[in-house]
Amino acid sequence: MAILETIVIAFWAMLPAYVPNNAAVLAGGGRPIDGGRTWGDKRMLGDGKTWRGTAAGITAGLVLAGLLTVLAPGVSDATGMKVPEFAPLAALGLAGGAMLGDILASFLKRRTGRQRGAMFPGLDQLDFVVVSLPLTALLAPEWFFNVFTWAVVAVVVILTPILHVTTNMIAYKLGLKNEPW
Ligand code: CTP
Ligand code: K
Ligand code: MG
Repeated sequence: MAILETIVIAFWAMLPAYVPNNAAVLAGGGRPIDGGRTWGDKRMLGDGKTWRGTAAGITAGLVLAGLLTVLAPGVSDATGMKVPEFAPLAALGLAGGAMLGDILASFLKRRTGRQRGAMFPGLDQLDFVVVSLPLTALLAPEWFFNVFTWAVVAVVVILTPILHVTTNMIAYKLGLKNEPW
């Protein structure tokens, strides 16, 4: 099944970009990146973007990429399918880009007058994709264009919001997150 294969590859390839947000929620706290600074009458990023959360997020993404690379099964006899191993720069692009996208989204939220934790539909679900994919293409072009075919990108754009909404709802119910988005 070509479509199933595309979904598996998309999910696997995006895991190092998915996990940083969740790790940041678990580890977040402490000094905000903007150091409390404002621009005009609004915070630059807000208290929801911390050094600790960001460092934990990037670390979690890199560690996961390493684990997946070690665990990656060879080519499947049945389907000819092969999930990607992660080049170090690809892992950095995915994990770092995810955190950078989230930070840029908070910057946009503050500029548009949204308080910390406010919802910004669309941006909330795709901010990390919009930055992690181009950054990975820049840092590890050969790896990126080999793995992220148009079909994989299309699956990522559809799959990511669904996964994002689901995991954030679970994190909210578990009391780990203040809002269900
Ligand atoms: N977090 C963090 N550092 C980050 C990202 C997230 O410490 N770089 C932690 C914060 O405790 C944050 C929580 O994870 O409150 C939830 O993340 P997110 O929903 O992205 O932040 P919000 O609090 O909603 O803030 P914003 O409105 O700026 O998105
Ligand atoms: K966010
Ligand atoms: Mg939020």
